[in-house]
Amino acid sequence: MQKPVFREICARAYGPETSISCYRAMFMNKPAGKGTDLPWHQDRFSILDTDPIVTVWTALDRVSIENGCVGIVPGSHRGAFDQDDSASFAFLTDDQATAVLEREAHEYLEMEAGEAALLHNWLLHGSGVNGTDAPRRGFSVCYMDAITRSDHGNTFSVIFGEGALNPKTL
Ligand SMILES: O=C(O)CCC(=O)C(=O)O
Repeated sequence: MQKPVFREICARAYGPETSISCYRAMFMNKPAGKGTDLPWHQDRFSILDTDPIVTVWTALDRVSIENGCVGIVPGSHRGAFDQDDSASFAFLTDDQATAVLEREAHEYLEMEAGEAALLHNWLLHGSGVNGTDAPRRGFSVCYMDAITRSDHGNTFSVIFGEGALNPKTL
């Protein structure tokens, strides 16, 4: 999570002097022959006072259409879809998804293990089930400006900048 390349990405997106925290770091496992359909959505979280814009999704296994890799609608980050305020994610309704997919092309992020994709949080994405006999694992980290607060008023663990987590002392 603290690799220099990720610091550079955050500096480019949020400004070089901005401290960066992490809203969430998720291990996404679709076990062999299993997993669930993740419907098209934007990563906008109604509990935060500002939308984060940087997510890095790293493949821990080779990921392909067959094992349920992430699909995206290129360019869809340019607009926010209406969001149900009670929902913590911006999932598209079936009607919205059908309309978008008729209008816009979508692509699949097939990657080798160790490759990472840089995603704008508003980019529409989703994933399917794993139809293969090997796991499909990924690690997804959402980086944001460290001044971002939740609706309880709290901030999040700092990853880059003053007071950043130090793995040696954790
Ligand atoms: O790993 C997946 O299938 C989806 C990941 C995702 O939605 C995310 O990282 O925001």
